[in-house]
Amino acid sequence: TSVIRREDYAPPAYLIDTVDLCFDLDPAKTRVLNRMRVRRNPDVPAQPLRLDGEELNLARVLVNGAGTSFKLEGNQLVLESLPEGPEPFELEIFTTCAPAKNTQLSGLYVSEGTFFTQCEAEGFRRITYFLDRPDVMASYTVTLRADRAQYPVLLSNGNLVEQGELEGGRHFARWVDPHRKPCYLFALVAGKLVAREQRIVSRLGKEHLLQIYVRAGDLDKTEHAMNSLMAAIAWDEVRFGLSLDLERFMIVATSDFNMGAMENKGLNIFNTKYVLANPATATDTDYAHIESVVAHEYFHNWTGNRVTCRDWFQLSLKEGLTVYRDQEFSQDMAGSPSARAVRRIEDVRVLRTLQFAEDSGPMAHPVRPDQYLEINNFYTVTVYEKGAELVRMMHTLVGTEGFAAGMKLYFERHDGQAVTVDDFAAAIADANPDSELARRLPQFMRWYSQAGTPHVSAETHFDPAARRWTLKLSQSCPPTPGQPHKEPFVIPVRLALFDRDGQPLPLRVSADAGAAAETTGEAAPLERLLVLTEREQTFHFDGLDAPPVPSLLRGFSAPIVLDFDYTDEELLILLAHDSDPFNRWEAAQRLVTRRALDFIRSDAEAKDAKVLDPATLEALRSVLRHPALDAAFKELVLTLPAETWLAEQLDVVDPQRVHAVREAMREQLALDLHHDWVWAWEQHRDNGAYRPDARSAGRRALAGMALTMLCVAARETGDVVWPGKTYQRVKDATNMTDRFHALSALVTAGHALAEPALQHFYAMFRHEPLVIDKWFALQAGAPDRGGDVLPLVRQLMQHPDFNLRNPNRARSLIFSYCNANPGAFHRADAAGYVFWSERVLELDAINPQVAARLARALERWKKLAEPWRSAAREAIARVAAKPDLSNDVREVVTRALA
Ligand code: HT7
Ligand code: ZN
Repeated sequence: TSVIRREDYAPPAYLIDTVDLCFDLDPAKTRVLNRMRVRRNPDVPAQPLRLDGEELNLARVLVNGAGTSFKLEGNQLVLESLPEGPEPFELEIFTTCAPAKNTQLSGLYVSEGTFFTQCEAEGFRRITYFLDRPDVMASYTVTLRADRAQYPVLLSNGNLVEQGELEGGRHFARWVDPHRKPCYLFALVAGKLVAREQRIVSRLGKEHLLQIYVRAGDLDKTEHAMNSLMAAIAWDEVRFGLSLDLERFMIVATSDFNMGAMENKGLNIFNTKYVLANPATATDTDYAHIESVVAHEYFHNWTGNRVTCRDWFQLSLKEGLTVYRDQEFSQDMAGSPSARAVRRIEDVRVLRTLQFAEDSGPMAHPVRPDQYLEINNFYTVTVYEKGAELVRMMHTLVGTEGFAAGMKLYFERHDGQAVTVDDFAAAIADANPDSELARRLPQFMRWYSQAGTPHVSAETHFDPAARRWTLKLSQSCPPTPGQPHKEPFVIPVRLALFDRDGQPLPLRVSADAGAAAETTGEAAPLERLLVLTEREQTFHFDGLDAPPVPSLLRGFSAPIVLDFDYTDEELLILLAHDSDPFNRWEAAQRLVTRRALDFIRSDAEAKDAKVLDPATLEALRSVLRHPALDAAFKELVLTLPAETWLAEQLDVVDPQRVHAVREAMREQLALDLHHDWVWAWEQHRDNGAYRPDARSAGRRALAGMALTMLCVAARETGDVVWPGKTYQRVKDATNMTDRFHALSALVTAGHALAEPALQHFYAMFRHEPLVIDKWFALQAGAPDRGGDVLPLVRQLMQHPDFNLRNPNRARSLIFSYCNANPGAFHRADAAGYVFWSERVLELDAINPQVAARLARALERWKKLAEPWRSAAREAIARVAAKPDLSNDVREVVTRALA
């Protein structure tokens, strides 16, 4: 197969109006009868019909009930002698497939004895021959037949219209979906499942049945998912006036799933990880993820399903917009302004550690990519998270009401259509003709077409005589594969100014500044939105007595790197006083990152080093002890920047040095703030009965951090009391969050009690697969001591509970080691890389999508210092040399080596 290019898009030559699918479900050999009403697309010149199919056995093709000639060309079924003229014809295709052998988890497969489907992006062609592209939308009727005892529940999209008994202990169910849809939204489920049910009445007064299907023992873990679903439904009605358009909305959980969840029309299929939770088995983080993923899939019903993508290059049309919507929802659910800010910081942290790295590596691609070999490789943080930031910037440029008006226009124009990101942006701009977005739309669209993270550098000048402060902003964007030069972006920069006491200053823009002229008489605002559109632009602010401290890019108003040479003193002022919690957190990150990078670049010994200076430590201490700040915010401020983030700031990376310096900082925080950690633990340890709300989750997070710090300190001081208390907590905690924090504290500190604690934990939860995933992940992600993690990971691969075929389990052990534990993975003897290449190849034979994700673990190899660089290149070359690689893995390793 070869490269697919966006510029080659052509509308389909045929349209499919209706699809009538009939399944005889059998794990070894499922028979699929597909009857379609097809017609020629009048707008496209006559040509043969080419249907996609993969790993299917073709038994029969009939046109209008009669046999017809056909060819099989590669993975396509080609029909040349079809009826001419515009009238529809009946096309009947009979195939079989083998769900039990489907280890790729794309198409129809069996998980723990239950049938599931996954059709996005191109899985429907593994079920039947079809025009497998999102701009072909049809009405579906689906009949499922299966053994009643083994598969009592038979589900598909839409409404159940008929069900009954068949001979030989079999039964059937017929489902009709009232909405036209692309085939990637098709789904079926058949197996032994039970459901939590909830009836609701929408704001429009319509009744709906909500169901969450799980295996029998898991029903007690569905309450939070149901609450999240109800909250999401209510939120979309209030915020965007969007209601549920189905009588029945179903969620089904499976433990074998390549991603998080899938928004099939009316029948969402979820990874169990994003459905199942009770206080004993799930952490606060799990609860938060469930809330956001349930909402995300539900929101797709409008942004993705009612209005879908014209082609897969437009993926961010639905994903960027839906991530933006789920982020907004999660912020609203968090409640208080500071809890909202915590969510924002968490989202930005993901963007900056993962997406910025992607954007400067070999897989860098625009939010709307121009080409791909395998579309599954483009379900990326760029398409999702950066895509969400682009929608957020549109919101910023048109305001909240303007954005709601734009969304309304988008649905008025495009409901029921398959469209492009240009259509979306045009709707937002057209609803706000006087906005900066409308004025600059073609330039704004560069965000979708140019890859790479823009850098904005800021320079300031103060003129005491004129009492004028000048801010010069300049933008640039580094080259990315295939894009050596970039044109300037539209960059919204939120700004406030503070005096040296941390008091906010009014922002008086002078008339010649290119910004909107000041209306006299009104009080000058304390925050402004500057819009940078040129390569270089200057803004003036008047009426200032001294050089102010600028708070730039507040709330992270654009997905850029801001280069500004803050003095330490300025950062300390912002950390203590900025009214924008995001920039307050950012000030701490800048201070700590600066110290870490200075130390990494020096040749000082890292062991027992004092990397952080007294002023920074003091500032962190005052945040920790602050009487008014939220615990969750404190935990974020005191979390050290990730090793991958530090590595991204360096031109050449010695991963062991980065790791050692970060460990030294942690030790320093643990020892120098020891009394404060004791205080933090005592103040936050008890939270009463478990509730997953943001406030109590924040308290648990800070208590957990304190425990880790106390165990790390104990390692240095020989103290036995805190590790002992922590071990006790592993045993007697009343919820998983507290228990796991305690276990993780012992493992992170490398304390001798970690081993018995891990055993105790395993014994308690050996029948809970999602908890056992945590158990594997914790061990694979533990700090390396003398190279002990890799042998442990190899040993754990032999554990009876390990199974490479299960993506959650593979992620928990293999990905946690290769992707999330740089200190242990980047071994000087290259053994980590050898392990990686073995696993990529092994996984590729089972599940190419998952293998390709693992393959990306080494894509930043060119930044590594020797000997890692050469060793990594060799390991990648070894993978690339293997004949018969999947397209998925081949695309990743070829790009990495280019
Ligand atoms: N839209 C869903 C994408 C998805 C997926 C893509 C490729 C292979 C497997 C997959 N499972 C789900 C997820 C979402 O963004 O909502
Ligand atoms: Zn999505």
